[in-house]
Amino acid sequence: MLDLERARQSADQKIVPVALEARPGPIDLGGVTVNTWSYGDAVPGPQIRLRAGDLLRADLRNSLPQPTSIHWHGIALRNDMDGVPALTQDPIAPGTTFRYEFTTPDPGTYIFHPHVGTQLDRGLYGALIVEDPAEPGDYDDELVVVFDDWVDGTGRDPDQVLADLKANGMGGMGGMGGDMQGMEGMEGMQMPQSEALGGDAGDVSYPYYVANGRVSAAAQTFAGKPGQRIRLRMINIGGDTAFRVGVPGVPMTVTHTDGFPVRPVSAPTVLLGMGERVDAVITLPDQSLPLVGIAEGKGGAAHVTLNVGPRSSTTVDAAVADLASRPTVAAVGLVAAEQVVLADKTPDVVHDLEIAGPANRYTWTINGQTYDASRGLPVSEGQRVRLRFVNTTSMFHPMHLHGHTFQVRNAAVPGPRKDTVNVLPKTTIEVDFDADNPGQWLTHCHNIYHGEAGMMTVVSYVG
Ligand SMILES: [Cu+2]
Repeated sequence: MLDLERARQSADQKIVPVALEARPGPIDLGGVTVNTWSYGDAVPGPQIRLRAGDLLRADLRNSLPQPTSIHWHGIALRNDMDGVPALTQDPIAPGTTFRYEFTTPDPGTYIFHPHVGTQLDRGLYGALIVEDPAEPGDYDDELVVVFDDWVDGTGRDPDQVLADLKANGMGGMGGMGGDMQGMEGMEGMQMPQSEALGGDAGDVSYPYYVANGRVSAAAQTFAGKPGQRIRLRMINIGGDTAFRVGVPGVPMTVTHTDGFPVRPVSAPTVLLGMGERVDAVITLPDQSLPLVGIAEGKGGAAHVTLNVGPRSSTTVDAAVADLASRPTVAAVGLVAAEQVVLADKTPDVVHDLEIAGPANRYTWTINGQTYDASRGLPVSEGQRVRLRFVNTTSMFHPMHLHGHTFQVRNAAVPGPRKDTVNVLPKTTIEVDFDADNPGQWLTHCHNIYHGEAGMMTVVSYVG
């Protein structure tokens, strides 16, 4: 493991120091003040930016009332810096500081968040941008947008949401917040539905949705000029919500998913499961318009206003209605750019992951088991590994693998390189990767409530 880290380093490697503090406190989401947990005094936390090959040195001070950790989502890093307590490190105790230090090998759009309990569904997250030293840079400016569903500090917190889901057994209305008075306890309420998600759109109803930590009523403004080309780096850090993103009347040229390049494709909207990222280039229109993230199937949205001067007569509501009626592109259907296509190889090992639930007081399982780190999926260094995600349920599951970027299998064309793949109900998705990063690597559903309810296992290097 350390040999591998040394091999990633270079003599003139740049060290990028970052100081983070996880702490409780009030955050203003734009007229809505919540008591939550965040990195520093803002949500999202500080944006970390470095170049591929640099060394990130992040000191995390834990000022929370419980242990925490940071997972560097999507990065092929040394295993002992992956931030999974009990599996890759000891939990970081309250009042202590832990130093994360690792080389970031691959350029792309990433995110960091805790890997303890439901902490992810509070305000503990930040964008991690790894720049490409060879970036062609065919754009004028960049906009990073993190979409999130928000419940913490609105009269309930994510631990209570999970407890309610378990108490109610099957999910559905279990996560209804205090803002939904009169609806709680109603019989026969439908789960939110989405055609694009192939069924249930989620287990939790959130009172708010935010883009870069702002509700729509107080949306962030991005200033630009008509005709400028803007690279959007869009991230879904939601706990239980897929976001459909787009700008009405402005096609997006999708260029990357989960950090890795794809054959560019034009799309009116793109669907992002939790943990997924998409980069796209847009040409700014001659009127100000919102870049919208619709909480797919849930009847809410968040946005960033693209301000180019002249006002548009398009309201946010009209933009949401327009985008909801457009086709949407799922990242799983994209085609890998030639330079990141894995070499053709027959897998040395194939592991099925049969996803089932919810059963028995909101239990979600992989191969009939809830999370047990000692019963993982064995692989050996040097193998080509195939994972088959078999979704037997009526809900989508964004399945994430730590420490690797797999390639989605697609019969006709090389599928995209990704670390999080949205597996729709009653479908199977196969992914391949080279086992070139030894360690114990979690693979799990990025629905935080599914993960915490058991839907996690370990890709375990042995021998
Ligand atoms: Cu799931």
